[in-house]
Amino acid sequence: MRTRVGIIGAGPAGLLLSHLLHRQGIDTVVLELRTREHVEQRQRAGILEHGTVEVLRASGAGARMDRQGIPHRGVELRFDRRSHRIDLAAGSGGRSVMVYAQTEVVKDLIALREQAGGAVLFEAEALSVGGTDTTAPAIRYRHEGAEHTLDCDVVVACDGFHGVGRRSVPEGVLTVSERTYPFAWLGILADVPPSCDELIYARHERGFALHSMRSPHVSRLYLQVDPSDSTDNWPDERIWDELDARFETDGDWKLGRGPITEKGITPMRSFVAEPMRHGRLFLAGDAAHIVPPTGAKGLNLAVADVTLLARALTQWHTHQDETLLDAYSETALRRVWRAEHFSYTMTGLLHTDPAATEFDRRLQLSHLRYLTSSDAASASLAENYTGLPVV
Ligand code: RFL
Ligand code: PHB
Repeated sequence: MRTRVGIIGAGPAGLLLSHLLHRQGIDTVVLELRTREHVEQRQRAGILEHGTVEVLRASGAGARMDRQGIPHRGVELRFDRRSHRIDLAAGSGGRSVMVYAQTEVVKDLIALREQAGGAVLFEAEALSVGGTDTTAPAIRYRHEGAEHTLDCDVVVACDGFHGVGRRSVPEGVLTVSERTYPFAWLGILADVPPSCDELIYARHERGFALHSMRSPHVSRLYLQVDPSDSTDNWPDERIWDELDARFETDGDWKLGRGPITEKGITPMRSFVAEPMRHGRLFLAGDAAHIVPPTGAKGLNLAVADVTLLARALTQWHTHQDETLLDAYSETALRRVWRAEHFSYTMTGLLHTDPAATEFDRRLQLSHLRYLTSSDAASASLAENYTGLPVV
């Protein structure tokens, strides 16, 4: 098989890239390890930045998002048993975010690719990428029990943190910067209307908690837990009691309970591999970088990467001009590092570190009070949370 752009991974990065290139008349093949059902049901992100919303809309992938997504113009920071609203719109020149689940973005993109007759092969495992420093790179993959080769002009690895793309880059080419955290998130989905209109990020001595949502009927909630913890230790009753304790306020706010339909624990990590290119192999999304989820940036970075890449590949395809392709890694990494810093800061601001001293704790509270009492500080949070312009 042969295509212009071989894409590994049908997460948001791979699917959106395939869709954007199709709109420019550029042929792609997407290889995806898992089944379509798995990719469409996997619970992940929920917050789309202003720029992500605009990219999806402009590419014709935003119709259902505009009907079913919930725009949010503020978030709440809760600490010291009190609520503090950050006005996202006021602090960012009118920008807002959209609550619209990654599962739905992925379903919309797969449907669009399907309608256009695009090649998305599910249960096709990329095994390796060869010839990356030639003009004829190729992906070796396994599909329906047999091994095949996909010959390409360019390969884009959108295959997430554990994918094969980054591992196909020769030793010594990539510089990796990384940090792990002594926390993980226990996430649940529950069939209960959200107990808030806007997201609540709560800092509590017992640990961080987050109240998010998926729809007017479904809540998404997270608890900071130890990375070695297991969902077996968290029967439903214990989860709700712990959420109650961490969200407690002096007011009369109450968390509604309902049947929990899904539970999972996610470790937290910061990771950047650079440059995001080796010859004719490009890295995009989680394949190149990971952020802890506290800043809600992972999906948005993936969208920004492939938006840049689609533009650069289009310029190359139509004008044989490689300027934007050559600039891709550096341009993308500027935004990546801003998001790394923001996500790291939000994580440190809100979590309870078992090794923290009283001094650390007092700094954390002082930072929270500053963010919620200074217009300049809350505008900075709003600017980062709603996101920088994509291109
Ligand atoms: P993905 O979504 O991981 O997709 C990679 C795809 O590649 C496939 N694959 C392979 N295919 C073929 N051959 C191989 N050898 C392959 N190896 C892997 C995989 O099956 C998969 O389908 O990466 P992509 O597209 O870069 O997208 C990144 C986002 O998924 C990720 O950054 C976000 O989900 C992170 N994230 C959040 N991001 C936000 O912007 N806002 C949020 O609110 C937010 N919340 C979250 C999150 C991630 C979470 N978890 C579970 C990690 C909350 C959580 C709990
Ligand atoms: C989510 O809704 O899953 C979500 C929201 C905000 C975050 C992380 C995850 O910071």
